[in-house]
Amino acid sequence: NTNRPPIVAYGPLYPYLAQGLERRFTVHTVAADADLTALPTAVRNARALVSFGSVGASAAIMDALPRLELIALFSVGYDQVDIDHARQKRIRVTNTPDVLTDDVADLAVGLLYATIRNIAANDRMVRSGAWARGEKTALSGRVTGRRIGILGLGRIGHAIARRLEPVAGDILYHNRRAATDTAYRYVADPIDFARQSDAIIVATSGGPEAAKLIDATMLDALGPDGVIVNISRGSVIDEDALVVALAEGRIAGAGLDVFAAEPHVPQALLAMDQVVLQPHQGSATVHSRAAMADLVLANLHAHFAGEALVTPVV
Ligand code: 8YV
Repeated sequence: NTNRPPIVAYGPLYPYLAQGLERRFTVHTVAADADLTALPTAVRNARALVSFGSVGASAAIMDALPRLELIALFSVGYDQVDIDHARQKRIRVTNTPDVLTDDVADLAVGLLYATIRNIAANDRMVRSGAWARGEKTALSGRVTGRRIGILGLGRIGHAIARRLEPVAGDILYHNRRAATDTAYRYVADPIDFARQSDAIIVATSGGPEAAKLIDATMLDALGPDGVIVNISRGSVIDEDALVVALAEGRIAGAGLDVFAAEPHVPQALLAMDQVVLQPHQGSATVHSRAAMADLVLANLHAHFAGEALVTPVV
């Protein structure tokens, strides 16, 4: 049916998005771990694929869907999409930038405060009855006046910097190249950048260029009073090195919304009070998730109407 083009929903999708897709398309749901060599013909005829951050789209799924024209992502990050392969096959790719920026930036700032001020550990202390029994709270570090290093000053990095400007002692950033659209202080060398930061907030896009950018050397440059916050991708930090640095007190703490192999979280982190752990919820507000879904639908609509894509990556 040409009025309801066949599409694939890859993995379970956010319900509001799934409903929006059902209204306009013939939706075939394919599990993220499905055997791609055995897809039924109806599925193989799909003209669009809707996927999200942690699943993305491999070369294999693109090859398994010979009529694929568009990959519409329910995420700003496209590190799990084989972009070169999509380009070669002339498959367009869209993502959901901007609409989630404020909520992800808010979570980054929340994690910074929670980590430095021991909010999660103190919450556990109150709940356990320790406070009522007269136990004293350990004194924490402070946020005000600290030097905030943004690793990856893009849209989300900027939003974080703007939020922290009233309280930070300094705001610096590291990108591969200096940004042209900002007055924030650029530090070209990553080790210098870490040395000059009291807190590093990771806001870079993931992917191979950024893989394990934060390694043991960077963590030691950040130092024993330093904290790290990550709302981007777990792959940007060498997670084993992070666990060791935290365990040995070579950095002070970490606030993590993302991990190398989600939903797996390294066992050692679960027992550390200097670590605040979140289940990759940066964009998970009612507001952002609805706006992301609407943007996925708008990109699909534009594609099938022969109009310019709203937020193209490829
Ligand atoms: C997730 C994200 O993709 O936008 C991104 O890049 O990481 C998140 O928004 C979202 O949880 C959907 O899976």
